[in-house]
Amino acid sequence: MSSPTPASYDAVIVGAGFAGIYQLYSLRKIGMTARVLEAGSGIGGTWFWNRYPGARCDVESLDYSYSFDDQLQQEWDWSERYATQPEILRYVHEVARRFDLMRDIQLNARVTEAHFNEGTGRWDVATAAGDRFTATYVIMATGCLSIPQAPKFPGLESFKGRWHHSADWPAGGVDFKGQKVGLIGTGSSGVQMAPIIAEQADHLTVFQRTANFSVPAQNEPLTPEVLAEVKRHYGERRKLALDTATGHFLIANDKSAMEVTEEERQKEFEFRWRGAGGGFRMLRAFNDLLLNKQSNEKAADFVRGKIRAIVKDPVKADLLCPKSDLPFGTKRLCVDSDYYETFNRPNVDLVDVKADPIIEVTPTGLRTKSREYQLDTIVFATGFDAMTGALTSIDVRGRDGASLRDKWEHGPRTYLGLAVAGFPNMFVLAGPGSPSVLSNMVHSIELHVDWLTTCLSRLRAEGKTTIEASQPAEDQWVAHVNEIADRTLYPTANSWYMGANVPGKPRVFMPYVAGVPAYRKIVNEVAEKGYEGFATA
Ligand code: N01
Repeated sequence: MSSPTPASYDAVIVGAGFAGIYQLYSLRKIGMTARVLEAGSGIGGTWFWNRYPGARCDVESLDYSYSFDDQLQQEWDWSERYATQPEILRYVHEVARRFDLMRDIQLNARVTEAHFNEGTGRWDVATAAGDRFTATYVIMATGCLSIPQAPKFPGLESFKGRWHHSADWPAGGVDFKGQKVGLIGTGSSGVQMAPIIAEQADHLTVFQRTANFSVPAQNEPLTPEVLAEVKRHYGERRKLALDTATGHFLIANDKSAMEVTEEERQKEFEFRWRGAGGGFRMLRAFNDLLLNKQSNEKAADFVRGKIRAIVKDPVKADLLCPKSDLPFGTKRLCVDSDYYETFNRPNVDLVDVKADPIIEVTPTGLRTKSREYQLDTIVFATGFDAMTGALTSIDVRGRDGASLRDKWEHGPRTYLGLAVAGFPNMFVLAGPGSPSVLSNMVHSIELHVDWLTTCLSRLRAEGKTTIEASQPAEDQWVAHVNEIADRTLYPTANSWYMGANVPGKPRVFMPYVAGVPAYRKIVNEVAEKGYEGFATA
């Protein structure tokens, strides 16, 4: 139903994922009114939509959780080292219940427009349903992986079976029993799904375009003893996490991979693969894996060796080994449970669609250049228009009606990853230009929300209502983000970090790679200097 007059708030928050929820909680604490507008029919953001089989977080549950309320972290018990999607969603619901947040969250409210009104100095926000809002501040908590890449294969409409995208999965699940299933995409989503689908389906064909590196999660239940021990020292664990580059509790080795003997190197990699808990720990095995090509190649060789040892069919193993043009970890590392082992099953095939590209979907399956595959269900795990997609899909207009889409035509431009020159009182949480997806998102969200809440509170105390990033400050920040990224191996990969997975998207490294402590120091100094680089009024 359309509201005749726009509802008025101090802030409109777009998105009810981890960021939007904590922002709402924080604004309430300082006595501001806020409305959260959420496109989905439930809260949880990425954890609401990505409910494909096997979906779980690749950051450990004890770290991928809010730290702002000690009672919450003491009372919530995670059941596994890496939480599943349903468990994370239960947690988000518990947070909303505990802090009575739902009354300020509007579901099924997809924001289509956010326009800065020069006359009123406020933001006018509209949803697809025609509801209108006005607010002093608009806070984009829109997430980095919220716009799925729609499958664009000719003939899809003719397909007589079922098809699903990993990020828009049917709420009731999908039964693969007795089915011939085709899975397109071998990023984190595909890698998590393949083992589960293979167990259920008659047959699974994995269509792989680029082999990526995957490391074992070494997932396991969290025992009451482990939970009690962590909870006894939770504050310390959080503090330690704050001081790591990625904002989560990973033991980092401060040696170069090239300064140790071959034996020590293998021992360290082996420890990370198996003993130390698996997952992203592998990226911290040495301090230069993402800086030095030689060091990186050592890690890449180690993982390729593991793939060859696990996968019995040498042709499949060879195909699954990432090639030398993809440095280890420069595309997001996949964290799996039995991914490579899945290819030893007699009901699983692997097709190289780089060598034999997919031409079309047919009524009964899928045709590559050389042959046809009969399929009952096609699963697209083809990824997202990451980091910028959610923002550019909204008609955002700042001063003089300037559009954010136009401004970001050649890549995202922000000051500190938080604000955009020409778009006063608009903020972006944990998006491009900040550590974001290279860090524990929940930690980076808390950092941004706390910074922003303090900022808005201070402005109000000074009787001010406007804050806007200056153009020179934004230009300097964009140059700095690029300069730091160029010191690493990241920009060499065709990753979604670079926008390279979306045809026509500008090739720009989007997150800020210097690490969470360096970033936190910068944003805190900016605040201490009276919001240097911003104009306030
Ligand atoms: O998406 P992706 P994702 N024909 O972009 C392939 C987070 N996440 O949903 O590499 C054939 O990584 C594409 O091939 P290529 C995490 O940050 C986290 O898997 O472009 N193939 C690639 O293999 C992750 O990085 C978790 O050549 C096509 C795949 O599809 C991010 O989300 C779990 C194709 C896309 O991989 C995105 O992961 C899940 C085409 N036309 C996701 N188009 C955890 O926390 C694309 N591909 C564990």
